[in-house]
Amino acid sequence: MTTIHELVKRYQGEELALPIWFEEGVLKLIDQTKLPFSEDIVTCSTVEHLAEAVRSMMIRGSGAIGICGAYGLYLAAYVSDGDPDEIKQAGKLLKSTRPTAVNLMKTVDEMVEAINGTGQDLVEGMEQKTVEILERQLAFEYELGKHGAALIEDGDTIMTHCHSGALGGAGYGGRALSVIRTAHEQGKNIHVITCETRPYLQGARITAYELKKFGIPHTLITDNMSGFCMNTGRVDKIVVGSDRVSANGDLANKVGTYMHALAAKENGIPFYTATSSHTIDFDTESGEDIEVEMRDSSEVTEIKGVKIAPEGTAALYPSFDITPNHLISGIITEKGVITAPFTDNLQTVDPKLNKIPQ
Ligand code: RUB
Repeated sequence: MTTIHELVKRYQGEELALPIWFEEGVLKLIDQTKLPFSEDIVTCSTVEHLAEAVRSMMIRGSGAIGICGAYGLYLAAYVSDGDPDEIKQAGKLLKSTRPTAVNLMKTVDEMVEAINGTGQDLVEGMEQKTVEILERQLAFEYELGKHGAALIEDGDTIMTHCHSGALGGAGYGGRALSVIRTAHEQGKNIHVITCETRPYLQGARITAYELKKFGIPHTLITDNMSGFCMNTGRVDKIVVGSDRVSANGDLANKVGTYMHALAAKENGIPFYTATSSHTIDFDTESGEDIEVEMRDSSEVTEIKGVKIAPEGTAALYPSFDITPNHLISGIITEKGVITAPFTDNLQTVDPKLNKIPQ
């Protein structure tokens, strides 16, 4: 049996960018709101601290907040000396932080289902489940990276949006950047266009930071330049992550994704989402049923506390948008690349079925 301590030590010795880890009774995470200018480490000694870190985007990205679901419930078990009610309560609190990313809901549910007994036995049970989830999520990244990299050709320029990378995932490359990192490690000569991603600037701050760290050539654009780049032949493929894929293949991802997908269709550019089978939500029929998180309007009217609009200006911030399945060329998962018809073919990646469509 691998302990969390052993797992974290092993991961820290590998070429990973860990978003969060357990150390000496507390959770430590990289404050992603401070990147790229400082790599501050925040300590969470309670689930309430962790929930606040998720809500305030110190840790973000659907893979990473999924991992928070596992780590958070382990922390609750550890702090409460194995009190099942405290663990369930922690699950409810974490689920309430960000509604769109289904991975968070699924890891919390998986941890809650694993509750067995009380006291030290329960703490150990929660530890084992957390180790299992962490190892699985990292394995997904290597696998989906290989499947996605097979779609990338030498010389390709790949556009991505927001940050779907290591710090938004389990540490290798998250989803979209696992595809890109694998293609780069295979020796393919690729270039990445990263969209800055207003208003939180995940693309400018975090994707550019990781691409630099991994030595992958890249160019930053503002979101409204993507159409220009596409119809002037500067983009070969688009790969983005996903916070939730509904049963029919509609995709919820960072707001702006839909407009890139529309322009990609118009320009005949393949548009992929990279994800794991756990982000496919078979309980959600279509994109219309996905709850889109609405964030505070001040996140649009201010940048880092500096006002950029007249006092009192109304602003809207839907954190995600829905890209309908007909705009998607393929859904890259750890089990293979799924293409249309998505309603049928997605069924074949149900984690319980473990099959790759032909
Ligand atoms: C992050 C975001 C990312 C997705 C998908 O949103 O929309 O593109 O999480 O990436 P936020 P991945 O910054 O609001 O959490 O599938 O790698 O998680």
